[in-house]
Amino acid sequence: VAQGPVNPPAHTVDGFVEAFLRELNFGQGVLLSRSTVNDQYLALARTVQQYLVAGWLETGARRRQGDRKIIGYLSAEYLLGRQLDNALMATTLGEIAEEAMTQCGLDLARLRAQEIEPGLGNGGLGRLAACFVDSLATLDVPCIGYGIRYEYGIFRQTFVDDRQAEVPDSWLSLGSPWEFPHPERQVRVAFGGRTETTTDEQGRERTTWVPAWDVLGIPYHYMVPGYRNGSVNTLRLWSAKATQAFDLQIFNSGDYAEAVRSQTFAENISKVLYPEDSTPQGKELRLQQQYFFVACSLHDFIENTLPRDFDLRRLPERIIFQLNDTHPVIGIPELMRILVDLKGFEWDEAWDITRECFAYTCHTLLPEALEVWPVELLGRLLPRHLEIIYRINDNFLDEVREAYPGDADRVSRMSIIAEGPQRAVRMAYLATIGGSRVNGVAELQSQLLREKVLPDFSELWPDKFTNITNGVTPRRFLHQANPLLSTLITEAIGPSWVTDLEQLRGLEPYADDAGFREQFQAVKQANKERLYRELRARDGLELPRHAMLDVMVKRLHEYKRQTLKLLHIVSLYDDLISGDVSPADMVSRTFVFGAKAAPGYYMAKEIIYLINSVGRTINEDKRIEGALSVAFPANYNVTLAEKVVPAADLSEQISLAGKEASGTGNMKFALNGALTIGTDDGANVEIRALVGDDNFFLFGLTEPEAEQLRADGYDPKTFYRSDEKLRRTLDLLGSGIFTGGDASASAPLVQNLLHDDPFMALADFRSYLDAQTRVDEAYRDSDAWTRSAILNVARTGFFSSDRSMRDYLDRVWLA
Ligand code: DL6
Repeated sequence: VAQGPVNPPAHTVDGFVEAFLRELNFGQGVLLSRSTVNDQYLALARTVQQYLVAGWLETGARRRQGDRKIIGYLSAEYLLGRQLDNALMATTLGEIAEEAMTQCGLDLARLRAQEIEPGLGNGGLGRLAACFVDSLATLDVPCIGYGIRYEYGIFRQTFVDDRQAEVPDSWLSLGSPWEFPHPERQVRVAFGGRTETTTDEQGRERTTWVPAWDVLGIPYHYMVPGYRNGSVNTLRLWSAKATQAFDLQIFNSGDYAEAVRSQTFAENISKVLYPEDSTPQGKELRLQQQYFFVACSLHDFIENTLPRDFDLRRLPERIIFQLNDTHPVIGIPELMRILVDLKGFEWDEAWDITRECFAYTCHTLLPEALEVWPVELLGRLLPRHLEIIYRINDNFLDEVREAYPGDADRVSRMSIIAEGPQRAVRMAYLATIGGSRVNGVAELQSQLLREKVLPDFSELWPDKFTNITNGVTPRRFLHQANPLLSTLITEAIGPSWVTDLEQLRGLEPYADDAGFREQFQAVKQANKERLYRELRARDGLELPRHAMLDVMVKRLHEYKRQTLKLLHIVSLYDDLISGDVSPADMVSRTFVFGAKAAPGYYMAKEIIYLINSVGRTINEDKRIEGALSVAFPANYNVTLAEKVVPAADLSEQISLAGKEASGTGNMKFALNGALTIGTDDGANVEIRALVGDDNFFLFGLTEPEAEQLRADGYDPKTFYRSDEKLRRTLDLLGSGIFTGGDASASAPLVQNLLHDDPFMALADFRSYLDAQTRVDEAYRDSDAWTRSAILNVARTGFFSSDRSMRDYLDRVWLA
């Protein structure tokens, strides 16, 4: 019998129908006539998978035979989005599947809607990881994505009395057809206990870790198809399972809860994604999660992926583990432990190998988002790793002393161990010391990372630092999400832009073509109507057909300044109800928000409450004749993003300069022909440079200006007092008219803005309002607006994640 993969079903409607019915009968055990929508969706997913599997098996075999370096992408989050559409696109099966379902009397769109997206990430960082693995498969670069198979992903957001409420996201509840569990490849992961040091026959000290408890990691494999190139990489997510299901003796004695206590404890490790975006909570479980998936992944690579007799001195030739932020940094001492304690390497040789095997990406500029782990906790959970970290630190500080004799301040500044307020391990420092490269995710952030976050390290090792600007996959976020624009582009410049996004440059001349502009406008209008249909069905929202669609979708965080957007809306409402502007004279706008707040983030939740309250009041006010409307659909996710992004006219990227590391929503909107109103922050800076000042609405303080203002003693009240419009706006927001007459309900936010305003919304208010006035003027000239929108599309091909991946290959992985 041939050993290669069996052929997939025929690439025809008949072949598809037959495979589908087989899946339905043999996989689901039902007849078509008796099947539920869920049966049909599961069978459809499994059918599409059949077409991908041969490529997956072939890619795996090819990778095993070759000796190319593999990218081990270590990420605690993957915000994948729905899989079915992506798989249909990668296999060119869309039309065949549509026709096949019609022949079966089914509606493909209905089956698509059945899929619950795996929300295994919080926001930008997790979505970036999903874009990166897509691009690596499309570029046919060997990559294994490693992460955690959370049983519950990011919470499902609902609104109760305008306030956020969180519901668990049980994405696995109706079956998960995209995964392949491999319990036989389980990995044992240890925790706790103590270490023992003995001297061997050659007189060398050897340390062994005697753990107190352990847990099993079960790998689940997911296919990551490249775009129509037959290459399919693997995403390997780990699920925690107890080493012992329950204690039979205790069970027999009738104490059922106690009998399963240790099972529950162990399996909690992969139970739920931490709903935090940028401020890690000092949670023991989170450190357990981090070590759990990293230990499983390193073990999997060394013991199961490399050839059996592989010489580990050559490890850096075969693997580079990319650390997606600090979450997987515990991998550095783990690899040292494997090499020194388990494989018998001398420390120095192990260290040389380890440093070549890791590289670190930093995704933040917020000091509170740089993870630190209390020494007490790390030592209790991972005693051997703490010893290894101490030794790495001792050796490193000797290096610092040698490079800067007599500079004791610098030594304590650069120590991996922070001495106060409690002794703690600075994971970003460990990553910088233990990795071969450190990169930021946009030019400005990379510069600030070098100058402000890790200045001593960039002085010591200037060549270690680099920038790689983020990108997004053009497959999901343009080709798949915006089929009408995709077709229009392909008609104009041919189809190869899908894998070579810089080709969008070829659209520039079309910006001056009146016929093309008309078609472009028609596409935008159709995308708006598609969104409105979706919001009507999903959220019961009724939105006007013709209004500027002004969109702010991203996690709710004070630094992102949803508050500034809210102040703008209130100021326009004030213009209308005070009679300063008549509804007919105002450029009609529909504001769309999408934002989840971390459940424990009080101020973020207050902001959500006020957006909903303001929105409700405005939507119900007949006096303003629909000039303004506000939509805040709950539970913004990748699936909704695919409808929102193509419809937007205006993209709000209004963080305080120096706070947003990059942003990737900003890229998706520009690529889909929205104009940006934004500050000089994150990747906005690069977007503006590419699209040109005429096609971008810039406002606000620059990063140095904001820093200066803070240094001078920022007092938001001075702005409140000196700007009448700001005063009226804030007074209106605090008056109670939006909160059923209860002024105290808006007080937490209003008082915070007046007395603290940590992200300087009041300082930027005037400049923001002026920029919005420029937006209105520009929007009135719809031809000129469309020209700018086309130029945005044409000039933002740089933001493909394919380009980001090439940059990582050049500057980090193969450098
Ligand atoms: O790099 C992806 C994404 C950036 O686009 C955002 O600007 C940034 O806020 C986000 N960072 C995080 C950091 N979380 N932690 N730790 O989510 O990364």
